[in-house]
Amino acid sequence: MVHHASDEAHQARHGARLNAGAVTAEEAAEQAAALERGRLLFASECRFFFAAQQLEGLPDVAGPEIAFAGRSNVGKSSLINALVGHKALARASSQPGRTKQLNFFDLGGRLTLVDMPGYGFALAAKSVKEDWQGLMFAFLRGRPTLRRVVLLFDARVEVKTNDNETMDLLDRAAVTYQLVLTKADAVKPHVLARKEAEIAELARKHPAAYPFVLTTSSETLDGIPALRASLAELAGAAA
Ligand SMILES: Nc1nc2c(ncn2[C@@H]2O[C@H](COP(=O)(O)OP(=O)(O)O)[C@@H](O)[C@H]2O)c(=O)[nH]1
Ligand SMILES: [Mg+2]
Repeated sequence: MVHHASDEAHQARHGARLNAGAVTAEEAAEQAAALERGRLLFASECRFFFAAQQLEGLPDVAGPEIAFAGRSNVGKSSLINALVGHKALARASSQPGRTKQLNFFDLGGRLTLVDMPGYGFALAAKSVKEDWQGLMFAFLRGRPTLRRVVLLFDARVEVKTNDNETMDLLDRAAVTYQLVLTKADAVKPHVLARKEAEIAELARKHPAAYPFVLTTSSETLDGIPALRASLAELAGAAA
């Protein structure tokens, strides 16, 4: 099978298959290989190397970057920890709104993971809120090495206006993004199925969004190998 690494449509189909299960033996083999590439990448050393509080203070652009975005408390830090297999690399917090900076993690020298400040935290002072939301949007719009945004949705929470605003911004900036459902373990199967359908419909409506949705749990690790495989397609070559 010809592998078009740069072909987004191919990646989308590929991702959909990772989620939906293989059809042919050839696809099963390709799927297993993709999962293995993801496993290997995320088994490499991951280290925090930079925190930015303002746009002037970003690290120099280098290799490919993936940003994790979404509302406060949606599970961004927990998802990064689950992906890299650390319990506490990215600081997960039960106090929403604590991460008001961009945190950069280097994964094996091949991929940079960026933990974004959450949006939609009503209790932050308005000026503080505008500061870091401004930083977040400026980063999403203007970072040349940003290859993909993973936009998270909590399976237990309604889609809100600021989720739609973020998707509109990413569409306008033509930043490709992937919708990921978090906390699959926290809802009943019929609620999860309804939520998956709702988020898949959102993905179809937004031109810069991949037309498939990955469902994950940082508790049970459901969906984590598939997300690793999907992100590994963007990583640089092994040193
Ligand atoms: N049940 C369940 N809880 C989760 C999951 N992921 C995160 N949480 C909880 O949700 C809260 C917010 O998570 P955190 O990663 O700090 O969210 P962030 O603000 O987006 O970085 C914490 O109390 C986590 O323990 C998950 O997959 N399942
Ligand atoms: Mg966080």
